[in-house]
Amino acid sequence: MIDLLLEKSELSLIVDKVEAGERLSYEDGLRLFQSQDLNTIGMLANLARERKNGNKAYFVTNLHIDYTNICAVDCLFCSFRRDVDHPEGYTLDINQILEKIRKVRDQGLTELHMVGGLNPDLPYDYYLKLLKAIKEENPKLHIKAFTCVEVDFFAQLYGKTAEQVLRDFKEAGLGSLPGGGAEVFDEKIRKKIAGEKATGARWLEIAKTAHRLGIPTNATLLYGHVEKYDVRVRHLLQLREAQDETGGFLCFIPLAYHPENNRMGKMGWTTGIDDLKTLAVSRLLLDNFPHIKAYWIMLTPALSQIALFYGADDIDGSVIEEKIYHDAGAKTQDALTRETLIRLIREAGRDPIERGALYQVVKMWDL
Ligand code: V47
Repeated sequence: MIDLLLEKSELSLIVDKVEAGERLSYEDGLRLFQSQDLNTIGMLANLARERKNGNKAYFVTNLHIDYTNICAVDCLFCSFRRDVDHPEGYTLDINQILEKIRKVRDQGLTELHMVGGLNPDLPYDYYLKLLKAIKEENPKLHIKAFTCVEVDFFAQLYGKTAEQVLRDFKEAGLGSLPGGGAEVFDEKIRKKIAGEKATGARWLEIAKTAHRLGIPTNATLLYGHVEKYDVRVRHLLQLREAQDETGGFLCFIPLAYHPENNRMGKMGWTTGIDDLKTLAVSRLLLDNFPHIKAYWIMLTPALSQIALFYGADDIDGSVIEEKIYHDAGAKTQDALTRETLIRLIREAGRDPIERGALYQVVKMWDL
């Protein structure tokens, strides 16, 4: 009966390709996004997901720190950034950052996710001293920090190549790069919404440079604003092509636009259907990405649990302190305990794996 339905589905050719493990094309990606048949799309994404990750669903005990909200560029979608002289502008000093880590490190913290605005007033030494100080106090803590856009900004500001910045940072203790700043690679839209920051081509170039230096990175797509499906598909295929070259991407995270307190608010919130479809199509197109993350802060814990059947195999982690999405209207909590993360995964019927930053197993819970 189900076979019969699938044969009649407008997606039947794509169903055949996915079952045969064939790579999907631009047209396939577009057709998937245009289809209203979320169940079939989800079933296909789930097949691809289970082929790669079985019944495993990952989470990490992590801490997010946004070291500064002062930013030289003014992206239309950003609710977090402040001008240099704004009364709400802040920059954390090294001791404040160390103190935030000290407060939670005994909870089994394995990953620090640290990003910030493009602050023109900080010296290069701030970053090197910061990385070294964190590593000195927390030698086992993995530092996942600075987006490709930040690396580009540092290179320009301090008169270095991006490769030199990455080499210096790696030596000082950097472990990997988070996926932010990718926004949309489409140059026209990027220019409109993300101003003068690094182009899509530059973002990709820096990610590939990091990979060649042995620094893995994540990747993202900011969706649910002015971009159309073709822009999403091209973005995903550019990432797939880069991954074919280097193999250095660990995880892809589709980022749902949040509309409060920024200048694109009239675009409104994304819907649950679009969130699930975007995760599922990402899983199907990014056949060379090991992991797809449903970031619970952004999707809500409930939807990220469902997303574990729409292509996602990771729900991020404890987080503890989140500003970027909460400034933009997210109503989720700031933190989830390990117990809650495990319960979300287990009640979805998946096997909860506490992972390290590089997806190494920290603990398999009750298997
Ligand atoms: O680069 C900013 C996005 C990103 C809004 O690598 C917004 O594991 C939606 O990249 N609505 C930062 N999105 C977050 C990020 C991330 C998050 C979780 C895990 C990982 C990872 C990376 O957030 C920014 C930008 O693309 N963003 N404002 C907004 N209003």
